[in-house]
Amino acid sequence: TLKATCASRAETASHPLTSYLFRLMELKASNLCLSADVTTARELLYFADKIGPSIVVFKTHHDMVSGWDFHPQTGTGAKLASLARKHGFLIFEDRKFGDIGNTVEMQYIGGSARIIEWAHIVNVNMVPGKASVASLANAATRWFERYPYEVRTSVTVGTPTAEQFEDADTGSSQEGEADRNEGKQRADDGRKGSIVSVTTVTQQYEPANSPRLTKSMAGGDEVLFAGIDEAPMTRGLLILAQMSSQGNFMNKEYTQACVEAAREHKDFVMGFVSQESLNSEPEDQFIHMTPGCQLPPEDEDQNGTVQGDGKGQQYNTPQKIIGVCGADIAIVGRGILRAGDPEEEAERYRSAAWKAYTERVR
Ligand code: UP6
Repeated sequence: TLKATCASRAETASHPLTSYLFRLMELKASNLCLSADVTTARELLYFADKIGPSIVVFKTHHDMVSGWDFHPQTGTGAKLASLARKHGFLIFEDRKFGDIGNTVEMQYIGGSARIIEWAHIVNVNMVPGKASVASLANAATRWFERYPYEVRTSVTVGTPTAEQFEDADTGSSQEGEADRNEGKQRADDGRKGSIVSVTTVTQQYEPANSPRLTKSMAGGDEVLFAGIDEAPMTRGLLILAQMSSQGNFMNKEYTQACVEAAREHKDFVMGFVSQESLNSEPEDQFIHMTPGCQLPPEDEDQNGTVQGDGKGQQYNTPQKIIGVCGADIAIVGRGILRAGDPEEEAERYRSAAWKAYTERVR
């Protein structure tokens, strides 16, 4: 697939978001992802708006950002989703889920961040095993089936009386039923701290990046990126198959297991975060995003090497990552964010990475 163009990859991709992404790449002449590693929500939104025109993927680490507003429709996730529609990019939360299936599911759809609502793409560190991939896939499917949401808003804990069980309004959800049973069991056992009442309310709202949510947070008409329809309303996963950091423990056996898991879940797995292309069979149509990317300073040899960051990070040039290793998208953080003029620097990276791609497919 190294010689295949974005246009043809858009046709053959097995995941609708991957297809969409290849179309975006072709349209914007960009295979650049900004790793927006900033510490405040204000900076995050600032860079999404400023660098948006140069990129096709905006990568976040929501848990390093202070002041993140968790409101599902007017919060930081929703504002990012709005900027994604304005500039035409996908949001990738680099959460690197890495736990048992049940836990990653809960972390994906729940908590305050509710990542699934605003991030088109997430990734998983598959060290705990393939089950984490299956669980995230299931979670996404169930999440889409669950509208309108049933949100459990109030749980009262105490030592319930028998009457309180009869009174408890647990709604119709299975969770409420389970809680009630658990509470009853605890009461029967004479234990304290049981759930007295659970109130389930049905809250109807669109996820932050639903195409149907077309009004901006300010209430006016939203500015939409022209030239391509909005991103398909679905979710995708990247498997962290290889890392850029020095001495990492992701060996060949692990990487191969990641490829197998991807093949087993083609409808959910878009591809990999890796250091090279892992497509080896004709039917492998996965996308590859590669971090650990920097250009030498402008006044130095552009084919030279770039020093690491002294904290284990190792860097390769876009030419090496895209041109030689066959990745599709270069992920750049500090190379752009720490520049005097990040907007201009993003363009320098975009054109270097795109040039490496056009020369590769020529
Ligand atoms: N990242 C890596 N290497 C990996 C996987 N992910 O660097 O193997 C992520 C980091 C960071 C970004 O968590 O967000 O990519 C790289 O940032 P940088 O360009 O500033 O080094």
